[in-house]
Amino acid sequence: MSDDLTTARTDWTREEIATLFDLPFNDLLFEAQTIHRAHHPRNQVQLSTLLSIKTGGCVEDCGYCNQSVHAETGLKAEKLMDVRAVLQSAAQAKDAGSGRFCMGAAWRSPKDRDMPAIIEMVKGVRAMGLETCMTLGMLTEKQSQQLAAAGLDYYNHNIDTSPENYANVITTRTFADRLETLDNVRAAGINVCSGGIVGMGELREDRVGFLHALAMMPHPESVPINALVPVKGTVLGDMLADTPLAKIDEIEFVRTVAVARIIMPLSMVRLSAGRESMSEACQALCFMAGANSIFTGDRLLTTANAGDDKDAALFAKLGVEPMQASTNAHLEAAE
Ligand code: SAM
Ligand code: DTB
Ligand code: SF4
Repeated sequence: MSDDLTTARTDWTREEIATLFDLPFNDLLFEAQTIHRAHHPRNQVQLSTLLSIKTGGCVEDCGYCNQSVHAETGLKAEKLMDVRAVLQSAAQAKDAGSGRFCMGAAWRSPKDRDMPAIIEMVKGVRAMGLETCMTLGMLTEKQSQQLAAAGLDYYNHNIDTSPENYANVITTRTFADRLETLDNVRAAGINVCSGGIVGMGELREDRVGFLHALAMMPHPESVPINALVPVKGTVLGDMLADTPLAKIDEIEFVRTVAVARIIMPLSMVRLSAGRESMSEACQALCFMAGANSIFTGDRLLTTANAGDDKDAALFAKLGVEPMQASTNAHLEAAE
């Protein structure tokens, strides 16, 4: 397996991926860390900060999400934030050492009337010297091109789970809809950020199918692996509260990160939502398994995140340092 260090294969089979998942844990970790070191600066983790620029009231029915109108979480729906307030928040993220600012909207897709404000946000954040990322739901070709022209660096659009499991989680759109937006974003020349959620009660084979779907496309520059943040009032949050055994096992979570690293060697693998309730030891194993990006700050979009103080303490314990934007191996390889 480690013969293939220099190429990013897009022909992985599900059987090969399942075999990786089955490896003895230490063999899997060793393989993942070896591949990691061949392609990425060791002991460096990229920092991104999230801001919810439009919270709640989303018409989609994603079973994990507290921003859906179908969830009964009491979250108040808000309007799109002012550009000025977004830029203030970006300036704070920059001061706190973040290299990328990710703006998220609880939309099925942006309306054309929203685009001028969105474009101002991209331009303004970029002018501060931060990398920009947006996640706004499904995009048309034209919207993707408008965002590219504004200088958007990354677009986040998760496939979330395996194609087979998709309809168990979301019924208001299809897996194919997701792929179409990813194609539009890629064709417009924007870097792709796409990953998903584990711990939704899915099977190991769904985790295999999920990573396989990502590895079959031109590999996303960023692959966020989220552990479900269970929120009361969402379908999946309530399911987990009733069946605690469905909660993802930490070792299985680390295995998922390691397999992502091995099959998408050049991508940044982001240890995303769920760190707040994860032990330091589990996070350390994720870094060992090749995760090299996190969300910083005490908030994700609407739920709690680990927080800068805790992260600084963990980085100090582990001898990990924040990565500078220019050391993203995938982008260098693509140049
Ligand atoms: N509405 C847009 C969309 O769905 O693409 C953008 C925002 S949406 C909140 C971004 C991603 O956050 C989702 O695709 C999902 O992977 C992740 N997410 C949402 N709620 C989550 C939760 N409770 N736990 C873990 N990840 C979550
Ligand atoms: C991603 O994969 N995870 C982030 C980001 N992309 C937009 C969002 C996590 C959201 C967790 C639930 C919340 O805070 O609302
Ligand atoms: Fe809407 Fe995105 Fe939440 Fe789904 S994940 S309900 S699309 S905000």
